[in-house]
Amino acid sequence: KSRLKTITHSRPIIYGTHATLLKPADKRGDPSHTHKWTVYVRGIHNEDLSLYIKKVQFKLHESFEHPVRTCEAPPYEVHETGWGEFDIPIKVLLNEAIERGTINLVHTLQLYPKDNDPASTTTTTTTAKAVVSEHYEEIVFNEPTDDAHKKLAAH
Ligand code: SLL
Repeated sequence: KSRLKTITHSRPIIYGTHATLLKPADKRGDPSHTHKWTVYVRGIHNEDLSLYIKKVQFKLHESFEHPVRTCEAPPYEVHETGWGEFDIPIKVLLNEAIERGTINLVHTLQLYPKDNDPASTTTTTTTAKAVVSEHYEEIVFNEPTDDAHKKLAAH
């Protein structure tokens, strides 16, 4: 297939985690669990990413049942409860109708607020309610096929 050599599309995404303390009423499960949390990949304005993302795979810590969680459609997110922080590898598989490929990301689940480290690329927002830790990333489509270019341009 011929490719449009001078054309690049980039699409911003946000990935990260959101955590809140478990309320006593929610502690039906494991009593060692202290937080409920969500790990996610989403558009910056919550736009639908399924045009160019086929699925997203989150690899949780081995202490979780079925640690590999796959989202085949939006929302690309996993909800869990637990007690500890750990690195979550996130595999974003692109939709081959646009571009073949996989983007590998890693996000550290953050449950506890920490001092802002200016060297860190992670943005952390703490309120009394939630600890949010997010990264910004751009998916870049270089030299798209004519068809992929049309789809991206229309989006
Ligand atoms: C730590 N290295 O020691 C980390 C591991 C693992 C957290 C944290 C398990 C929940 C469950 C859970 O929260 N694991 O048992 O379902 O801090």
